[in-house]
Amino acid sequence: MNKPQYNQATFMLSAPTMAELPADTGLEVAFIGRSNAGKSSAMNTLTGIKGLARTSKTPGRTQTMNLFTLDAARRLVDLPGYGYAKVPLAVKQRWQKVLHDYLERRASLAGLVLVMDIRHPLKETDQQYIEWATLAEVPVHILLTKADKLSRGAALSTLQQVRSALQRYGALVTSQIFSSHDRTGLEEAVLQLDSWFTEGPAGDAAVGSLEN
Ligand SMILES: Nc1nc2c(ncn2[C@@H]2O[C@H](COP(=O)(O)OP(=O)(O)O)[C@@H](O)[C@H]2O)c(=O)[nH]1
Ligand SMILES: [Mg+2]
Repeated sequence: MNKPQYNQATFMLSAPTMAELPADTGLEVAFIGRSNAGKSSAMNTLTGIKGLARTSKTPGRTQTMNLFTLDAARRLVDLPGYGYAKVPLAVKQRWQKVLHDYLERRASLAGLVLVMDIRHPLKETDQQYIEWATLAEVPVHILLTKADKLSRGAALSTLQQVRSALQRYGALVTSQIFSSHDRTGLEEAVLQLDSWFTEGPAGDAAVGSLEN
């Protein structure tokens, strides 16, 4: 199957619940991360579309799953950010449940990009989502973003620490340094998305139909 054109991404819909997601066919790659980690910026950098996922100075505002189509069968999904103190507990708990269900049940989910600020990696909730994704056999690729805030040496040292902390997951969890500001790691991240979007979940019937 051909590689997707990320610069063709267009907003499709916002889904506040699983029931409002589009049909579970084709392939999706979803982005998750703590509020303010740099998730929207990373999606904008990867697509080359400046205002795609609105980068916000007001953390915790995105409380829907936002879907973007790349082509007829492939989508990017911006999941709501977590960890923002001012969000009411009931809202946080509802989202945890929705995201858990999404990771566990979404058949078209080919991979999860977990965005973490390289200065604050692997918080408890980040680890929770890694656990849930891998239990559902969804591969996770970590972007340690804002790498421009650290020296190259410090960034690579954090990468090594993150990798050794996640060693038990084997090849299901990969990680890299990234920066939306200076585009460090952009090529590596695109290669990972290309691989998920062209290989997809093993045995996914929808992938075969794309090859015609
Ligand atoms: N220095 C630096 N700042 C970044 C980077 N990515 C995002 N930011 C800043 O971090 C803040 C939060 O970014 P945003 O993408 O809205 O985070 P989100 O809440 O995870 O979607 C904004 O002020 C961005 O300009 C990066 O790679 N480097
Ligand atoms: Mg955002």
